[in-house]
Amino acid sequence: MEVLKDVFGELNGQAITSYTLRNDSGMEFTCIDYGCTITRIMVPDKNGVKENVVLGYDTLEEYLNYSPYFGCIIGRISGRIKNATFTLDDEAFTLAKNENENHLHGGDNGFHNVIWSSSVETKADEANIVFSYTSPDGEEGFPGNLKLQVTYSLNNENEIVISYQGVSDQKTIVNLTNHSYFNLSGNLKRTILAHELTLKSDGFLELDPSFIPTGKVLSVEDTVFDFRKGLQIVQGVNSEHPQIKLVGGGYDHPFLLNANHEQEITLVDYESGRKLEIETDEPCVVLYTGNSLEEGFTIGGVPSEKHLGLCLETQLPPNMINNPNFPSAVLEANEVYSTKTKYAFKLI
Ligand code: FUC
Repeated sequence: MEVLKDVFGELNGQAITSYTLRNDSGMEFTCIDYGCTITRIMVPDKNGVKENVVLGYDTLEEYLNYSPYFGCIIGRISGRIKNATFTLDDEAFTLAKNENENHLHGGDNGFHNVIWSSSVETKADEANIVFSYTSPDGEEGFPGNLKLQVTYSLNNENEIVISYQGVSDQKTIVNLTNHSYFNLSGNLKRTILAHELTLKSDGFLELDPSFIPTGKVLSVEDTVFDFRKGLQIVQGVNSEHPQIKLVGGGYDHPFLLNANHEQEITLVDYESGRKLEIETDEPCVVLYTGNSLEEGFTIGGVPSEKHLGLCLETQLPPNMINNPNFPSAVLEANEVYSTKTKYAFKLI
């Protein structure tokens, strides 16, 4: 197990550090302290060829110039909050409005856009990068000083574990995720349209025209949202389902998971032979198929295009602070927020 530390760039006079974890079989995981951003994951295909399976840039300038949340940690709240407002104990809070009238992904200065403190831990068969950040009371409108720790861990089984921990000194809301865009073809050789996704999920959340859950759970039965036996992304993307058309030809939907830590999310690219299994504590995963990865920029030298990557954002259902029928993102003062998601890279 090896950890390499490097300078990735400089932001406001502060050095941005990159860490590369390399396990005994040569799998590599690279992240930076700006936004806890995962910039590269190198895993073997069926012929043993190691290639990058996430969308990321080679320079800090590119992240600062334009990044649709590539690889970063999202918070305090993932997804959208309608009208950028919510109420806690009869007190109304107004959040940053960074998508029309709504709040998205923690605001423009959310956790993706701050520099985290970092430290390295190396054990015999595991290496960890521990990132810390204290989000001050009132940041982007959220109450409470929230002390956070996000740990990225790589082991010798080609597994990455992301652990999230937080404590606030006041009642607040928290719903963190990682926003990596996966593409198992390797080095972005193909779009994700031929990827096959399997999800243990009987229901997904209907979206309104602003992509905010209406509160209605729709059954996946007999729809292109039924991933229970595996479905190629292309089949959904090309369908006439009104929810697919609403979000611009693709998926951008929260799925309610039937199971946890039971191989509930599996993504396969048959051509490369790569498989990703995701297991989580979270009750929901948002599937976003890169519908807005419009042309006009390059990612590691590859021209961007729609559906070049897909996100599997494990989290609590979005906007549920405004909908009491779903698991709540409320964190009491001094209560510990703690959740984990594991990404296991395998071959089919
Ligand atoms: C996802 C989506 C959004 C947005 C963003 C880049 O999480 O839910 O629609 O486009 O990422």
